[in-house]
Amino acid sequence: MVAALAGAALLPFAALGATREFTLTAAATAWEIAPGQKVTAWAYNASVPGPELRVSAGDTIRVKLVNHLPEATTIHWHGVPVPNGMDGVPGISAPVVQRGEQFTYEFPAPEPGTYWYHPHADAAAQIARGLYGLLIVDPPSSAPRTWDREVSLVIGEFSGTMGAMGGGMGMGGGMNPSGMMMGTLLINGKAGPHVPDLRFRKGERVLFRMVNTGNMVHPMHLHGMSWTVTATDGFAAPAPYRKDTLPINAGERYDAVLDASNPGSWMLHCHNLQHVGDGASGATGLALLVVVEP
Ligand SMILES: [Cu+2]
Repeated sequence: MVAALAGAALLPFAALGATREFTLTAAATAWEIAPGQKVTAWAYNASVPGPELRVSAGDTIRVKLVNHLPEATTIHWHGVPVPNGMDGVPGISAPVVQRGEQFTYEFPAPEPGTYWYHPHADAAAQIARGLYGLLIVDPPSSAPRTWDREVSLVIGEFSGTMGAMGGGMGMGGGMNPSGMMMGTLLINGKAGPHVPDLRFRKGERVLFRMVNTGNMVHPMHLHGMSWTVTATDGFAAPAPYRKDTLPINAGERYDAVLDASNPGSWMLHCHNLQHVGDGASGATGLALLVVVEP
């Protein structure tokens, strides 16, 4: 007992925390990407993105995956140094989870930071249908914090079928008839201009956690202000650096702090402008508004 405690004292994040249990049920679901526009997504717990799994340094993470999809799936813990058998790659590191079956993943929380999870079975199609979510590891409560609040922006390149509601936007905002295959770009599961505004008060410092679950690069550009990048792929930046255009590659993630210093309504959008329409009703695609109240 004494020896165990002495060992633990040398390892600040070693298994001192709780076991945090989650259940992720993967299933087809009707998902509203814009008002009145439903698609048939594949989702964890009927949500695109799936639930944000939040744990603390030192916790053990235990996640039960229940597969109600029409095909086999797995979960891969992107960026997490899991034991090999928990890595979710069918035929290489983990069993595939057949339709109707379940599997429990268990691994220690990695270093504090932003991670994400997604299938590694039929991955391109399953992720594009909506199977992805964030895993966030908080630092110990004693660690200093340089921000007041947090927002998460999860970029998705949706590809699937229209739901029974019919009517939907293509990649450039065009309409597709019901039942047709369609693709559109999503932020937090919504297509612009239906991504909710981000509203901050002047002087707030806001940590953005940005993740690109798709296959393209999305150079996310903020008008009127800039971010200070503090981490990429969960690793602290050697020195924080300023950016107003942050190219987020496939699978990448960034932690970047915004000093909400400039009052007004500002666009935050992908600067591959083919990913942003410019219709009469405002920008579509990968775009949203950042509103700083004076
Ligand atoms: Cu883009």
